[in-house]
Amino acid sequence: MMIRKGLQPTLQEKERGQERIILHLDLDAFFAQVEEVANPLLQGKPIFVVGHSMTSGVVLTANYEARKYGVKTGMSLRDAKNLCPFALLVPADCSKYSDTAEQIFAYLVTYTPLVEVFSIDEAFMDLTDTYSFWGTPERIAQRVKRWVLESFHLTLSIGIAPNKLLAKLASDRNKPNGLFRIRPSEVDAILKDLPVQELCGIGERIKFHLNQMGIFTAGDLGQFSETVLLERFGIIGSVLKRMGQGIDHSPVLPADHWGEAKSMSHSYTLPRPVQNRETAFRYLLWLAEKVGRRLRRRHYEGQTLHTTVRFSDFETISKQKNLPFFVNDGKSIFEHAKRIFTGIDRPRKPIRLLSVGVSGLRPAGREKWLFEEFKKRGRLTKAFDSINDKYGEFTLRPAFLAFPGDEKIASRALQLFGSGRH
Ligand code: TTP
Ligand code: MG
Repeated sequence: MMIRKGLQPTLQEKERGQERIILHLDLDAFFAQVEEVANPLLQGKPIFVVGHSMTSGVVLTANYEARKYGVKTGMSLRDAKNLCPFALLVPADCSKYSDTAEQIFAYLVTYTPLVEVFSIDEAFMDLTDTYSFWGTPERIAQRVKRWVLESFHLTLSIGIAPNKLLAKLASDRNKPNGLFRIRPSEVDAILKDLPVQELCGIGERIKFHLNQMGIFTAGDLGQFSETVLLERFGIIGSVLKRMGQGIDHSPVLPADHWGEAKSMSHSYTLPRPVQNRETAFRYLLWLAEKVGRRLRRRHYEGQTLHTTVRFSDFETISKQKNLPFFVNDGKSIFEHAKRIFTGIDRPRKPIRLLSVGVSGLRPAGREKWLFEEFKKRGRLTKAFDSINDKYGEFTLRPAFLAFPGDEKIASRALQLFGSGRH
């Protein structure tokens, strides 16, 4: 399809899969743009979207007005304020952002069923088999941009390329409101001097090790000895080398292809009806931990929480709640299950059965949330898992599961745990 006239594609070009037409879409300064649209008083002014404390923590994103002063995503609020003292601060409102993104992503299936939501404001589309219906991939990109602007007053940047790795690179080229296409014949020139960390998937740690080996650009990486990379990085050595060459065979995976699992849940019939709500919370946490662990083991995270309570008279109430983010750690699952539970509880009635479940699943680990709380939780959960994997499930558990006999310790732990301060 894109073979240059009279030239056979090289092996590398073949491997790059130049037949595919992949789009990567990324909303510009997403949280900040949504806030600007919601509040016209913010328009044209530098703004930072921040966590709820409003006085500390990091800038989740800054609009392009504020970026002119050197403010970057992830910068501490203190540093950002030093650079741009007159910026306006807006607290993040995740459900507003995910609602908007959801509607935008839903529209994309107009052009192909192969749409993969990659993060809160990014998606891939595989247009290989469908673009000719609209003319060219650029035409589709322009239509999407126009629709998003007319429907939400938001701009986005789109990259078009033969694979996901390169499409992501391309969408970053002309931000904001950009459209950039990388053709197979241009790949080598683009990668030659590209700082290696600009390839999606190469984070600070890998960059550090690569730099130590004298690899600074994607071009360096693509030409580096695979044997040495394999020695240094294990099996990902080959993946790294291919990334340096712009090769990526990964398919665009729509949500229905993410696996059979649609939900995971655990329920428990209590040995005898329980009146004490703190004891009930302990069971709820135990169930939440079990669900979280199952999700993590299968590398899922989910966005919808379900809780069911059956009382001693067999009245059974279930409720679900959609979250603005994905979870797979016991603490978050517990917090939301507890909230749902409190909403449906009949405090006078003893409880017979409890159930906690998570649905709306997707493969884990795609979000890059900076909320410190999430980061800490992620680390803690990982540490729990590695010890549990080694020594058996629930060797390590939150304090109030560990002391089931001691109501005082249990209720103190529950207070701390429930308030997110442990
Ligand atoms: P990004 O697409 O990385 O950033 P952005 O949309 O703000 O800016 P750009 O124009 O460069 O695309 O992330 C999307 C949103 O996700 C962003 O608005 C805020 C949030 N976010 C975090 O909460 N933590 C993070 O570490 C990052 C990178 C983003
Ligand atoms: Mg973005």
